[in-house]
Amino acid sequence: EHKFWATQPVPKIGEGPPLDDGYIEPSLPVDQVRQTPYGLPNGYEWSTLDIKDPAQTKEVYDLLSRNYVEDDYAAFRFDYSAEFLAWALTPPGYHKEWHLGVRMSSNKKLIAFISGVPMMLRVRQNVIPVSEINYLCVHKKLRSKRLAPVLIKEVTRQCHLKGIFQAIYTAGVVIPTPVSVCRYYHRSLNIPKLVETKFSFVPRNMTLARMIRINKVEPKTTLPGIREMQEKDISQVGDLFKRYMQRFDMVPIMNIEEVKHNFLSGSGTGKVGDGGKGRRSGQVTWSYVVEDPKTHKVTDFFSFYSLPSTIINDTKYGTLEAAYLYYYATETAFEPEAEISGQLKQRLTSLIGDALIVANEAAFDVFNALTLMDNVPVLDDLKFGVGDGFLNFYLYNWRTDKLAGMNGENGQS
Ligand code: YNC
Ligand code: MG
Repeated sequence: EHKFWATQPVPKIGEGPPLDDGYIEPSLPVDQVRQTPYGLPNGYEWSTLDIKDPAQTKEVYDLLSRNYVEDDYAAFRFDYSAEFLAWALTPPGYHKEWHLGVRMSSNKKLIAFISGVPMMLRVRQNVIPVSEINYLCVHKKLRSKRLAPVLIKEVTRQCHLKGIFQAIYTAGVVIPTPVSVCRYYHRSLNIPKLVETKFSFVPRNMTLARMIRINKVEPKTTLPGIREMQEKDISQVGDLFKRYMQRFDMVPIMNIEEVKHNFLSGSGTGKVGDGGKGRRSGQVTWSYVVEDPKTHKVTDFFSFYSLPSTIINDTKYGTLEAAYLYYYATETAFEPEAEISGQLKQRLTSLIGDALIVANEAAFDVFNALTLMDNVPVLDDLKFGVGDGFLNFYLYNWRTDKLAGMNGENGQS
């Protein structure tokens, strides 16, 4: 089993913890990297996608919206928007060669895709330049033909050609070998729709009316000084983010350009309302800061992103509007004793609680979070329910002992 993964520089399942952290295979000088693309079956050809061209991004969108990740019951399928893909695939320093497609030679139809974007990653004490691999997708009609290994090998070669020999990726499936596993949690916002679409069920001993009442969120945010993040906040947010992330064992290191890209560039165009209730058109991310009313210092921030799912067999609704918790940070973490006295948990509960209020105002149906960072202690208080999905985290060509994840210890981001 795992005919392909057995050939790759990843730990075997069940292998003991490594003695120390480091690569599995040494890096090669770029001139020793294989210079020719891997072979595809007859009738198919490689194609680099230019994500700055809306027509090509739309081709990726069309492929993914029909063929990307579904839940175990084929009831929901991720529906990443074209704006989301453009945001996710063009961070500072991105390489167009890492946006790799496969087309049918006859009609040039896009039938498979895989992508990488560059980032700096800290794993425990090591800071490594990696490629973050995502959006691996093969058209439903071409499954189980061993196309995925070819896509993975070719994107790996493209990374090697840029001098990158490590990667990070996540998947619902278990392959050799997760470095961490997290669980999805869900906070219901639009109960009638969630129940009607069978995303949620009314438990026994519960009525729909009572469920709606219990899950009601406040109409207005609670933290004094909370407002949308702006350009002028970038350096303070970057600094707070950097310090807060020191709590965890696997985190991205973001420079100022990356902070701007990740937290501001997805905030959409025009004014709130243009993209529907509480949203700008093309809005992908929501980022908020808390500015201390007295000192005008940014003391906290949070962000979340929009990732709808197609409701596969539903004619009435079509789409489930889901928000996903992204990064956050708070100065409270640096106050001595705050953690022990419970102040940190209290502050995070208010902060993420305000994120729920903003998401509800923007007409999201559900707010999702994973069991990572400091999430676990606040999820219960904020009425998140445990989901049935897991997300496995993987490192390519890097050995390190398992990271804490779903058990809620300080693990990774
Ligand atoms: C997966 N998700 O185990 P073995 S996540 C990695 N990630 O190999 P075939 C996967 N490997 O076990 P199919 C994988 N899913 O024999 C399957 N595999 O060693 C492995 N689904 O290939 C699998 N997107 O082509 C097996 O399978 C081999 O036709 C079988 O294609 C798979 O983006 C897939 O879930 C996933 O579109 C493309 O099912 C297809 O089934 C599909 O016969 C729906 O493949 C969408 C979906 C995956 C989302 C994601 C992260 C991908 C990470 C890839 C690994 C990156 C490594 C690092 C590279 C850079 C290195 C540097 C530097
Ligand atoms: Mg295949």
